[in-house]
Amino acid sequence: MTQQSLLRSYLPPQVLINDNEYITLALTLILLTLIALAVNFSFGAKRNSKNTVLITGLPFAGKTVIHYLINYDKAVETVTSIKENEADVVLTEGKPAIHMVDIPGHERLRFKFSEFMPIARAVVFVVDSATVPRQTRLLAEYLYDILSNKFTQEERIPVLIACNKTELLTAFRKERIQTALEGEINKLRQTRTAALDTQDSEGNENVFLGFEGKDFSFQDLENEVEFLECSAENNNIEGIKDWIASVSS
Ligand SMILES: Nc1nc2c(ncn2[C@@H]2O[C@H](COP(=O)(O)OP(=O)(O)O)[C@@H](O)[C@H]2O)c(=O)[nH]1
Ligand SMILES: [Mg+2]
Repeated sequence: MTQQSLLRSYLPPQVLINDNEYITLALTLILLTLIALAVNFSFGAKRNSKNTVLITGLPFAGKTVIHYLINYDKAVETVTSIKENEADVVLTEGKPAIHMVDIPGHERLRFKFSEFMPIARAVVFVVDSATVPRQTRLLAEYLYDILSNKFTQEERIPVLIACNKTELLTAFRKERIQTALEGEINKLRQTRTAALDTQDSEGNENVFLGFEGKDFSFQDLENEVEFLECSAENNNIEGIKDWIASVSS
């Protein structure tokens, strides 16, 4: 059977088309198939490229120790990082590897997180639970940058706030940390949104987080923000691994 008669056999008998119309029809079908394949490919590629999880937070929070525990299952003596550490890890057998990036927390290098946001699947924000009262402002500022980032907003990138060093007697519970951060972000909102509709030097939009006329609450955000307690010192980071696995599947 020729291609022409094959195509005709699929058409209702009352549809009589001449050879020119047959060619147009065949070309249209081929074109539509190619478009469908291209669309599918580009969406698939985008989804697959989004396997990067960022570990962020202020210096000494425990980011690098957590990064090594997750990726190499061992504790390390860390030094203050000036470059990001990257590694691939399979958290669930049979699932694709997750690309983890430990971003340096130093103020001058912190902007680096935004370079990775276009490929970020999720963000882990590590907090030193013992020093929160002294660092609330700095924590809130960094967190504000992450939460108001264009990609966090548009793609609803989930954020885990990992309250680390919980084995210390001086550590604050995650509920206290959440309340402290919400209060500070509430204050920050006023100053940040004074420059609303403008962009900062890194091209991040200045957006208002939460609802106007209502105190800031993480619950009001469109992306998921979860708090969790952990202790890298005690190798108690299972919660972080589970969370990463759950948002990456
Ligand atoms: N007590 C305690 N110390 C920790 C814990 N996690 C990390 N540290 C220590 O905190 C310091 C900073 O850790 P590091 O991973 O380099 O922090 P980073 O600057 O955020 O990468 C190091 O001395 C770690 O040993 C923890 O759970 N408990
Ligand atoms: Mg580090």
